[in-house]
Amino acid sequence: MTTPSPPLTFFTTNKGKVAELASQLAPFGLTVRQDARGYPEVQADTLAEVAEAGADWLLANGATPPFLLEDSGLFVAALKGFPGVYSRHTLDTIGLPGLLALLRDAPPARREAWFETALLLVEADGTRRLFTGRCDGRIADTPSGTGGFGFDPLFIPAGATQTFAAMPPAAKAALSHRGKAVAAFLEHRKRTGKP
Ligand code: ITT
Repeated sequence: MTTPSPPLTFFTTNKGKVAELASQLAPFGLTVRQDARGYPEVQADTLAEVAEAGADWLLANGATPPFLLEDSGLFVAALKGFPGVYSRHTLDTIGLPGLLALLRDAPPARREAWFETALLLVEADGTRRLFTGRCDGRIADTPSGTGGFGFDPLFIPAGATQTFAAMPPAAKAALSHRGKAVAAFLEHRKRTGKP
């Protein structure tokens, strides 16, 4: 009989992220324990830098590895990549209506957008591994769907006709930035002999 793996600690304040990670890891016998204490999101140019700085802060403030954390963002072509690393602040301030208003005059071809995730694993010995994922798509004219979280009611992945929020969770995971980053994490575990 194999010993079950201990739960993976995931530092995030976002329950939607936890649900997605947990359902993608469950088929591999892995469980997730959310630690919602939060960490400062530094102002940086890339999601990876935000995640790295978050790990530095957590380690300096008593977090015990191994643990995971991630930074994600929505990048809109017509807005030169905004909100990107400012996604959380944008959602908390102008929200979905504000983002749509910024795109009011953008022609359909300029509604292209993409999500990115930088998922950082700090291993028990302190080694860091970064797993990334990207999902291309476009911004819908109006929000739709009740699933997912954050910008999901506005994002239609390439090749789909529905927003992430209108899809079942497994369909989002099969296409999403986070789904790809988590798949790379699972691949790493397999390569390094972890069950
Ligand atoms: P953390 O505690 O993990 O940092 P957060 O909600 O601040 O949680 P991020 O900074 O990584 O997470 O995310 C920036 C924003 O983008 C935030 O408002 C999220 O709700 C949103 N977001 C992240 N992933 C998303 C996804 O898969 N679909 C839609 N919105 C997403």
